[in-house]
Amino acid sequence: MPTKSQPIKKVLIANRGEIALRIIRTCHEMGLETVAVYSTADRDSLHVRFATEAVCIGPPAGRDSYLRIDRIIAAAEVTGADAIHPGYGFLAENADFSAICQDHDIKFIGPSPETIRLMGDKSLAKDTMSKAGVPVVPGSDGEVKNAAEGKKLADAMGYPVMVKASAGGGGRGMRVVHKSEDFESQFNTASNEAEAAFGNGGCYVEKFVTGPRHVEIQVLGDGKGNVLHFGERECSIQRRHQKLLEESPSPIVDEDLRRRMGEAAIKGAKAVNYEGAATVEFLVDSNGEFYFMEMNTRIQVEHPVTEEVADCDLVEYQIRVAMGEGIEERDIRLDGHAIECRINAEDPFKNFSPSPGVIKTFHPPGGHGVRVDTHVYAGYMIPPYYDSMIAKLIVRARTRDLAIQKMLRALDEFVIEGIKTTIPFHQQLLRNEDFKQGNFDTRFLETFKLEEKDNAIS
Ligand code: MV4
Repeated sequence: MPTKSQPIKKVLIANRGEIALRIIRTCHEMGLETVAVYSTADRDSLHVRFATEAVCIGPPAGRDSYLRIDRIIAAAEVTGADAIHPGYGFLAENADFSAICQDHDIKFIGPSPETIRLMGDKSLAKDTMSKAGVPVVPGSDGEVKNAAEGKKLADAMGYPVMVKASAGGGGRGMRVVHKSEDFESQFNTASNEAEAAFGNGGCYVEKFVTGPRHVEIQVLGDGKGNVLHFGERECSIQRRHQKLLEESPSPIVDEDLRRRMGEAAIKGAKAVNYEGAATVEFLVDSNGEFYFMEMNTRIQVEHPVTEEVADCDLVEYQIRVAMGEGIEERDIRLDGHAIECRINAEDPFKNFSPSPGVIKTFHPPGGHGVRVDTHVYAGYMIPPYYDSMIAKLIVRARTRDLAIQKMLRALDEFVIEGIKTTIPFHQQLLRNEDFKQGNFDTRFLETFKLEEKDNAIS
């Protein structure tokens, strides 16, 4: 029997910053009312100003406000919100939050608690994907019981190997082991750290892939067995597991690889009868082989590059499937090239150290094919409590070369005074010959040398 469709009239956004505003915009276009929640540090934020209603949920620290499930549920109940969009970060991948929303008859815009929990356990997620026929990195069959069992397997596989915490992810709780003698101590360190950080010391072992690219597939499921994919995003330009620039398509993905990765991602999402938007993260090795890494059960920071090449609104899709609307399986048409630069309040010349403070001048770029997703404005005070991203600059053009040119033009127009930003980093990156050739992997920024000048004019 088909599930009854659930009307949604008012959406509470359990988040802040640019993503809260991004979600509010789509809700209003769909004729839905919105409720913003905010900490006392975010009183003057645009998400508070632009939502239909706003509720203060506590003091600045995330754990006292944006992570307080009880206060967010109370805010939804007093305002009569019938759905909650979690954005990214904070409670977006918290299975208990999804379950508590359900218990209060509030639609969580995202997957079921069971799916969030399953994909949150990186070992179970890998196992689930492998059984569904998605390629995974060769390694242990699930978690290993102890260091001795792991070492036996690693010795048989050959080094280097990677020890990964089941509760880790996003680069947390992993260790490379180069030789047999180091295995036991590295395994124990990884396991102890995971026990302390997540209360779960379970670890699995796999072959280490040297110099991989990070390529991820955007998918959308309707929870009725239908799944679409929207092509890939190239996310190898990262520093300490923080992405700085993303693009779509990836310069190394051709039509054949895109079809195979897209089909694999769809198979994986169907195996868990996925509802909502998800990202299936793959490593691609130097031979063009791809392996499942993680499935992120949220809308991601970099979703706009997909929206630009697929000409769609992924947040609208999230809300539609949450309302019970089915999707028709089809090939999504992808066209042109999109790049996103993350503009952070950080000093790229001082090891990307945070640079909070008051924005004195703010002049965002414009023109054809230029999009700026931001919650800040001139006079805005960047609070020190949250992450340092203050804007996303997204451009779209017919080809990668033209997109790079357009991004350089847009970065040149972007004036932000009063704080340091990552703009000069992006200007130098986009002029780098290897970057321009598409010749880079996840190690690129380890050796990328920033020139000690503020504005490189080519
Ligand atoms: C790996 C790997 C090499 N071999 N697994 C880091 C984040 C998490 N999603 C997976 N990660 C990696 N897993 C094997 N078997 C290298 C990384 C990795 C990485 C992956 C994607 C983007 C940036 C990265 C930086 C360092 C290591």
